[in-house]
Amino acid sequence: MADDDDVRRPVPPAARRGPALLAPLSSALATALTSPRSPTSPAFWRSPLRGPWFTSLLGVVLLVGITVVSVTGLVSYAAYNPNLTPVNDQTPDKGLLGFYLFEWPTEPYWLYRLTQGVHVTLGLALIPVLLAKLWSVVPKLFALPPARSLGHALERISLLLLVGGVLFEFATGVLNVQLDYLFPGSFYPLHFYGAWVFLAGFVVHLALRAPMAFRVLRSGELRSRERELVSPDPRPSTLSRRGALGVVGAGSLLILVTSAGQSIGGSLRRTALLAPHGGREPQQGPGGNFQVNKTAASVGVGPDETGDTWRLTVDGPGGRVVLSRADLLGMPQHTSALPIACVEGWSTDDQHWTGVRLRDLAALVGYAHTPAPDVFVESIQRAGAFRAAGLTATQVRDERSLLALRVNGFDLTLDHGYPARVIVPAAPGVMNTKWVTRMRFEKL
Ligand SMILES: Nc1nc2c(c(=O)[nH]1)N[C@H]1C(S)=C(S)[C@@H](COP(=O)(O)O)O[C@H]1N2
Ligand SMILES: [Mo]
Repeated sequence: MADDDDVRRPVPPAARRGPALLAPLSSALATALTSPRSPTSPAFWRSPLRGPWFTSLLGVVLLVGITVVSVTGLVSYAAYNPNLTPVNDQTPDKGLLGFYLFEWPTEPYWLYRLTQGVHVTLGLALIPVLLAKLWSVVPKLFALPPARSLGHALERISLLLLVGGVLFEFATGVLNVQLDYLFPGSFYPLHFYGAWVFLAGFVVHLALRAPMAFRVLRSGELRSRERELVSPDPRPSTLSRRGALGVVGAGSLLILVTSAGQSIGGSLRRTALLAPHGGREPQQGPGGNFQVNKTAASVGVGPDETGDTWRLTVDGPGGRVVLSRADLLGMPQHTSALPIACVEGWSTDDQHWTGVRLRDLAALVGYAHTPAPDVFVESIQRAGAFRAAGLTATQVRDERSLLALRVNGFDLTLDHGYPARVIVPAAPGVMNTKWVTRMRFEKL
């Protein structure tokens, strides 16, 4: 291995620069901190795998991977129509952090299925790489003195944001994906603010470290400070650095193939063993054999409110219209092939939804001759996080956006939103309100 010459240095680096800081401390404490039994001593860390090459390679993989996860994540936030405050997003003062928000398009119709599939699947697959990277630099966490200079102190503070931020984002992301909204409602602001804390640390870290990482990978050349990751007293190696990278890569690959199927769909869906909504499609009979997010029973929606007495109330500047399901079926019916793509990363293949265009409903309440505005959609559901959602005018005006009554040629099942549910192209699943009871067309 290229570092072999370096690792036989007799004097641990901390011992060399220790006295400046340790002088005022009692000599007993000084001895304790530099003893090889203390993690503050470089000699405590004995894995022969640690070194700048190993760390740099993992770092470059994360540079590319986390950049993609971050961009798709910020885009995912924009997809929630957060500018329709406070309907969709109660995040107070997104202010400056919302600088990049844009109106989410309805084209291509699989847009959110792609961006969120990449965000979740790649995020999960990077976990082994992230853990290996953190493991590779853990001796630095304990290194003394805590700050060698002002610059070094600032770098360590940025690492706090970076490491704290990345652990927080991965933890909240995984909990949300695996446990079905552990933080109902509050997940969005937590994950969003956490992302910006992390990104601040990420940018500083890249500015300080990326040039070195690329140099180490290109030429293997090390400057003195970069040797601090190399153990001064390594144990005999049982696994080469390449072998260790292979283990990390195999872990990532395993996560990838056991989760990607939940968003790629088709016959790959059965390989999504890791995904809670992945492999098993509910078999609800005709029209209902695709993923359900929340069942009707789980949110307290029953046959009483969804039976013959159900009515849809539509409000707009032209007045109020109240419609039964038969009235809606009497209006012009249209069919759109659209998927449901959930924030959790799973998505369905295209389903064939049939119902009334949202813009035709707007026309009933004052928008027959002027273009439709935004709409506020409310569900029968009283409990849980998703009782209402705001859609933008762009979404309302798209001819594929429906208040669906049927799917794949059959009446909606109760779990998929019977008597009527919204379906909009390219939007996150949560915009597709089920068991709709009221729609208000107005500028939100
Ligand atoms: N009323 C209501 N509508 C809802 C939800 C809900 O919990 N309640 N879940 C939303 C979410 S998060 C998704 S992903 C889709 C899932 O639709 P499906 O259960 O028909 O697959 O419905 C959306 N509409
Ligand atoms: Mo969802």
